[in-house]
Amino acid sequence: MNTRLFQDHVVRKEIQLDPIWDFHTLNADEEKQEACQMLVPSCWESNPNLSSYKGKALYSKKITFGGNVRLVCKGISHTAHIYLDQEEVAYHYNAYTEFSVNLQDIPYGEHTLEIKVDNSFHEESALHVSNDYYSYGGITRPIVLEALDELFIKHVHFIPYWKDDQWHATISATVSNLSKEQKEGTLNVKIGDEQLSFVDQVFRSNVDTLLERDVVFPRALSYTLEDPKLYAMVAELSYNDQVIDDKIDRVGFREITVSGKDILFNGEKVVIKGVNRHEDYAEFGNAVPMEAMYRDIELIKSLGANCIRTSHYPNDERFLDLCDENGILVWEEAHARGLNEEQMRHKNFERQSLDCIHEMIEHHINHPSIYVWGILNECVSNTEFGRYCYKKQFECIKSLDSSRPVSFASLEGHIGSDLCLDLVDIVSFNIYPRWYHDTPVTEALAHLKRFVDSSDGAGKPLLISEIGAGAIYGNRSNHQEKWTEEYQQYALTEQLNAILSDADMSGVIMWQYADCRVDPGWFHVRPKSQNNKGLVDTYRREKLAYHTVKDIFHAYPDSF
Ligand code: ADA
Repeated sequence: MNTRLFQDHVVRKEIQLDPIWDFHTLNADEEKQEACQMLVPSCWESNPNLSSYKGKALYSKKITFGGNVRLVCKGISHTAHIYLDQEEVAYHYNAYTEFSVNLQDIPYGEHTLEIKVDNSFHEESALHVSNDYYSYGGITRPIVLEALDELFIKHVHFIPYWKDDQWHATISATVSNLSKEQKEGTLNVKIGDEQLSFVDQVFRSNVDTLLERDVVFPRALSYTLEDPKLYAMVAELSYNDQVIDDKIDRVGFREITVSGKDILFNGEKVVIKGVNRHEDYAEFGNAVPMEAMYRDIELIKSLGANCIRTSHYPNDERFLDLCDENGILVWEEAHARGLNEEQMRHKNFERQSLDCIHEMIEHHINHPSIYVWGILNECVSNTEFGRYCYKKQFECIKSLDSSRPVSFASLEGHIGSDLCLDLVDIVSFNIYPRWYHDTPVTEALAHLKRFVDSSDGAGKPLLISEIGAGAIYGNRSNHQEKWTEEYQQYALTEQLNAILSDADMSGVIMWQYADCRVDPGWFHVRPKSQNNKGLVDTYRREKLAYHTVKDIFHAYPDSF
């Protein structure tokens, strides 16, 4: 199964898993209910009988294999227990991050793989809570079973930087040794014309070995937004002069920095004209098929947008691959939306948040399109405890990748009281003038700037990470009434022009690209149980505002 838009292994072999699994919902005592079959990946809400099912379910499959294998799960929504022949071998929480489990010395023969999935808001769940988006259920992203040698490449991370008028990169590879003995091997990493070799390395038994070096790339071409040049990074691991494992990724040479109030891409000021996007598509839920992802990219490009914010969680890696190919900047966000202090004091909040950050960065660090790591959308950045959480999470990010700016989208209600603006490289606020209140947009911006200038965020780039207005597709009227397509058009015109014509602002990421399903708990503020602030509806039918935003985005330059 393709988990990327390119072949990521040639040497490492995959054990085919056909995509139809046996499926049962489970009752409160975890007894199997009626059987059916389920497509993987997909969310179970795509099945007409389960379109509102919240709870537990069991996926099972018989597979013939043996030896050492690695089960890679790109996303299970949202709590997973994995069993091999009835024995639990892994547990994972969070719908939006990848995890894997190594199964060692399995006798050759037929085995039963079972995955218990839960999408309920159970008491262990701190991040998946009733929210302004839907927590779907199921194996919603690709899943693969790989045959492994005892020595294998876990990761190869690539951080480019510009120094002395040429491109350099720090390359760090992690090699795992599953055997009971120490082994020696050689790792070669090839990018373009350059090859890096870690010859005759010692890999101790049952540990991960980190190999790291800086390399100069005198002939490398830059990755730019106009010409997003990607290079294959091919890592090969040899043992006894035989290549036994490989890992292929794609990288780009580019640097993102901030200087004063500007965001710089390869040293040039860039103005952000972006959209927020939920992974959600009518009938397919959060298991968005490739064709639909591709269409989203086409619609977003034609809008003239140069940025997507993955509100409010890490995205399917195939979507990030598409952004890399198209030179679309990505603000990738760890999972959390609108949590209050009590929710942030949940016993699992810290661990689940840090796990999410670790998994997001570990797997997505090489994507050249990612220009910001974001966290904790509209959580309590205005209390001492909230500040402790933000600080801890930013420290974690910086310890894993200090090459990208960090930010978080603060709440409009925290203008005047936010305590975390010293912790970010880019100050970002979500504001809703002309929607939740009727302040003229220039006044709302002036109010925001007065506060930021008097805070620890003074002198940093200032971004509007959300602004928008709701409209129900097809609801047209001659009156300027909320929920009509005409009102959305009117509000976005004032909102976007005010921001993009203001030299103090680094840009805007409008809310939102497409309508999305919300949790039933939100019915009283969300007609059709959807967040209707999309420029297109859940089927990607364009509202009037799609064309308005297109005209506005095309009228303002991307860079200076
Ligand atoms: C917030 C939040 C979004 C969405 C939006 C809205 O800013 O970050 O997830 O809920 O408001 O539509 O009100």
